[in-house]
Formats: sequence, C-alpha cells, structure tokens
Amino acid sequence: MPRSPARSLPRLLITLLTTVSLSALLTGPAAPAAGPGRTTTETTVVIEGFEFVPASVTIHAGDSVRWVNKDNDEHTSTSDEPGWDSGIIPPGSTFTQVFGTPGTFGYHCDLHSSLTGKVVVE
Ligand SMILES: [Cu+2]
Repeated sequence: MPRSPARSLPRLLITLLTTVSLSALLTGPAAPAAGPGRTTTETTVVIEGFEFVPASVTIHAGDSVRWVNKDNDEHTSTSDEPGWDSGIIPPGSTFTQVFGTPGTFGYHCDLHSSLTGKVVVE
C-alpha cells in the first residue's frame, strides 16, 4: 500500500533538515565556495608591534584567517567595508574569520588607525 502524502511529507522535511544541518556542520555556513574534497586552511596574522604581520595575506574562498594579538594592547580586526568586526581582541587572544567570497578586503584596527591590512580571497 503506498504511503499517504500526509505521512511522508514530514519525513521528507526531517530528511532535508538533517542533510542541511550535517553539511552545515561539515563545511561551515560561511564556506559555500569550498567544494567537496577540498580542505580549508587557516592563515595566521600576528598583531605585534602595532602591525599586522603579514599585512597582506592571500587565501582561497572558504579558508579562514586567524588574528593573534601578541601586543600588550587591545586591537581589533575590522573590515574597511561592511564585512566583519572582531570587536576588542585582548592581548594574548585570537579572532578567526571565514572568507566565503572572493575579493580584496582591506581592514584596520578600530583603535589605532595606522594599523591596516588586506585579505585577498581567490
Ligand atoms: Cu589596534
């Protein structure tokens, strides 16, 4: 006997939701450009001596950048255009941002206007 639509629809929804949740867990919601089988990488930018080191990093879509504050002062990683804002990164702390979209993204420290950097996403 065929299953009635009233019974199979909720089951289909649950299957869909489970699939979406699983893929979100596996790839992260901000990494749509990372194809299956490609490993994402994390690039580290050190904040030291009131500089982003290196000041420019090039990554692939789906990769992440991790800022590590090695200064004794607070800093931020804030995109020049709307995009991301770490908020205060206390000394010894880190902030990680995933980049899902190709482009060139300038950023700065909100507390020290001389601190600038660039993330190039290929
Ligand atoms: Cu700063």
